[in-house]
Amino acid sequence: MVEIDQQQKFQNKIDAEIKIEPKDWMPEAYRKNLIRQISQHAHSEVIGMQPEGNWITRAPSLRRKAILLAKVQDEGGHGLYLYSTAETLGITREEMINALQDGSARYASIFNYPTQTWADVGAIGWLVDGAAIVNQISLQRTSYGPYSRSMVRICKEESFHQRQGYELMLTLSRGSEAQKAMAQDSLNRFYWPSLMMFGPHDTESAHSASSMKWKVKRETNDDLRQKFIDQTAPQIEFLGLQHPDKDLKWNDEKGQFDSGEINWDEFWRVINGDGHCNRQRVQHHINAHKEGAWVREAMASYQQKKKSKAA
Ligand code: BYC
Repeated sequence: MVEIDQQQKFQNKIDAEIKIEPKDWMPEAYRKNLIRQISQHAHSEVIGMQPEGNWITRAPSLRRKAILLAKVQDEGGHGLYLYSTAETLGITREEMINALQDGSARYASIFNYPTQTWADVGAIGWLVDGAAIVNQISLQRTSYGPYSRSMVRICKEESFHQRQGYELMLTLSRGSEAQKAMAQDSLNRFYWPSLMMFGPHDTESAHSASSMKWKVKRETNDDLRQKFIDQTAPQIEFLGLQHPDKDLKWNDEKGQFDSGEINWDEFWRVINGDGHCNRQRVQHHINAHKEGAWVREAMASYQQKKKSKAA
């Protein structure tokens, strides 16, 4: 009976748009769902440093290198805010890292695609950060206070990332024939995986019903994906590039684009560990984590020393 009362009070708060804070009562399923989503979001930010990091030493100018370095560092920072956010729900950093490394936690499928050319740095900034912003703007209104606040800061930085990516693509598409071809090839390879970032269709989405009820998610996977499709089509046109979706067509009645179908077999294969780079990405994380062990040990012993001095 007490539990039912608490459930009702909790839902009333959600319905009244009052944020849930770490020390508030919350249903166990809400807590677990948040830990799942936020920790996977954090892993995506950190694993997402690898594909672009691959190009830092090969950036074509000092300006491009400075921008790329700053962007990749920002992504690491986003991971840290998000790990801290998840920790407020009672999971440790170590548990989250173990789940990433043993494959029981996911991260965004897009980061299992390789970065083959310099144009991929532009396509990732423009499309991947662009898709992330569409999703994260909506998550600024999520019901869990710490997650909502971390999204506000992250969105500001993602917006710079998106612009630098589009500016890079614009430079290439206004350049030589070879540069334009490189931009087109990159768009062709990253467009569909970017649409997959929004997750399966609403009808196939295991978590959407409860996440929408609890206002963890404020818009559905398909609605957010549609926003991204609609905003990207004119951007592709402005670049003077060919749209990768040959079935894309403006629908006057709906006031939005109709589009071709995503390759869902590919989506499920990649999120279940069999994409081009899954093994490489996780192994790289394991190696970097091992190499950083001495830093964690030094920090832990410094904190221990501070504590015993204070006692
Ligand atoms: N990739 O029930 P559903 C960035 C999984 S990084 C992999 O709809 P949900 C950046 C899903 O986890 C920003 N897995 O799930 C960084 C679930 O499996 P589990 C990344 C996916 O959670 C560096 C199952 O499929 N953004 O910007 O309600 C450089 C069923 O799905 C994917 C975020 O993480 C996927 N694409 O909705 C550049 C946003 N899609 O957990 C840029 C935060 C689905 O039951 N996350 N799955 O094993 C979300 O908004 C939601 O978690 C999603 C999925 C919309 C992604």
